[in-house]
Amino acid sequence: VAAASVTAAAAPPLPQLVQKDGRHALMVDGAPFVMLGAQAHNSSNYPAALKKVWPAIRDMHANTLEIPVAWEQIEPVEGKFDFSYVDTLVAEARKNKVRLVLLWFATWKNTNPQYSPEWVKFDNQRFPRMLDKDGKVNYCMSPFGEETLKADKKAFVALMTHIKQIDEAHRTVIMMQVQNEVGTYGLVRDYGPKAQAAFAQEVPQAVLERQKSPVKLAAKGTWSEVYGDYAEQYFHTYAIASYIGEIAKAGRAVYNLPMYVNNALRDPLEPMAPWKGNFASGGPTWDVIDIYKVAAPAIDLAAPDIYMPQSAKFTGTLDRFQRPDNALMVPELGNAPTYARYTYQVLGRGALGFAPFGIDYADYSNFPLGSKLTDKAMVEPFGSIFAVFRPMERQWAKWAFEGRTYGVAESDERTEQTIAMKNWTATVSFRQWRFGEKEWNPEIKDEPANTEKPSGGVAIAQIGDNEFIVVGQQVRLRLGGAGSNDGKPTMLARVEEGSFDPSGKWIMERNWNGDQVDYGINLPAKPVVLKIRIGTY
Ligand code: N0T
Repeated sequence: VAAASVTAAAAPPLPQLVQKDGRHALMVDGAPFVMLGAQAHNSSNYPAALKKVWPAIRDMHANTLEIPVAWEQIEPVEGKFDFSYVDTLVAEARKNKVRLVLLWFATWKNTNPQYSPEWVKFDNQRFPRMLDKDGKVNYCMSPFGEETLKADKKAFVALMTHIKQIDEAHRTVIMMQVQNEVGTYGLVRDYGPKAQAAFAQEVPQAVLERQKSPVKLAAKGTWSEVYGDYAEQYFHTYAIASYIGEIAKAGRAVYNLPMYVNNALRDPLEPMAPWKGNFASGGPTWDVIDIYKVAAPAIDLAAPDIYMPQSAKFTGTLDRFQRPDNALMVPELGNAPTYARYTYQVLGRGALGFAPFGIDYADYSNFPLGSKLTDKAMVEPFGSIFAVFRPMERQWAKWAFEGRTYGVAESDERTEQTIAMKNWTATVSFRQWRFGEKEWNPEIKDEPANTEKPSGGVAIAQIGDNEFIVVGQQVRLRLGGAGSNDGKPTMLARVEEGSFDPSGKWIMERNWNGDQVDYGINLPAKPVVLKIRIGTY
């Protein structure tokens, strides 16, 4: 008994999400953690395939791997579970010193049941698919399939039970994604008999209270009576969210890891309108996050998978998903080089995590969604940034939770951006030469090397009243007084280039002065970390 309790006491605390003043942190081993993540390809979830995952994770300098666990692989025969892949994965993750976020691919993976076991996906009687208005069978599983829910839940609980058994003392697995990019393409909702009966019921009170809708025709009533043209999407969302919520709840009852859902986006900028086939109905799109909060309280957050490279859409998406009641995490984004600059923006905004998709060396390229490349060169634009964040990852996560961090990425228009901080502003501009202004010399026709495409970004942590940690590339940064420093003349005290050692101690390499600061603080293409002090006189 004594030995057992010693072991139990030594187990690190469970990972969990905490919240303060509208900000969020993912606590791992009892302290804020920022997931510098990478997601493997969809079919890399086999022991032999992992050999091509780990080298990419190392080159990426990631601290976390996101990787699927498929229902079809853990329960190929009903009731007979096989966790050999999970065991190998967890053991190898520990050897590689990375954490895991496991992606439960089951009833819905990109909306379809492709990752369900064969005994599920071909048995429409027991595991019904949705029906369209004409009674035609749709590809997508019905969220009203009671047997489907029961079977998926049973498998997920078995998985959580197993993870608890092998990992409770380690906490290598820090989070679970439940299903993947759910909803339904091409059909707004299920018209099967159970769905029809439910659609004629009144909207649950909790939805009425929480969901902000462009249309509210009545204070209460059936879905159509209250939500008019939005009723079918909201109804389907509620059905899917309830299904996922129940699975998550059952899993957490066994082993209480943080859990989230991910979303294939609806356009964040186009004017709000009822569903017309332009995104997966029923998924956790930004407009229905409230329905997920109500129907799936066991899900901590809804997260955007960002495959929109346009800076306005990227930023619009972050704005939509980062809320006091919804922590920002970007569990997927394209792995093409254009996305690398967003690392600064997302981490600067205090996200729990950031993970480009398709980071392994399987012979498969995600182009045109992502990178053409499949090797080290694909990883490098992200890996070089993670490399400078890694030594200060725990400090960064703490600063972010304290609300001290900011971040921007170069926009497609290349325009200057201003960051408002406490009593200081940072002005960030792009495509600047490092000494002086191009207007000085009419013979200058070209632009600085490697700025043909937007690639700049900077993340800033204000660690003291007049002190900043700056991480970035391809930007010119200027600090100016604001608030109580407004109008005062200012001067840089120190612009130290360096890095944090593993104990959190700042190691200075040199102090930028003279030409290196006279025309702003010009960060080169290769990411650097600066510790800046500034004063007024
Ligand atoms: C993602 C990934 C994987 C604006 C695509 C994105 C992953 C899933 N789906 O490689 O399948 O499992 O979550 C869908 C993007 C649709 C195109 C959006 C264009």
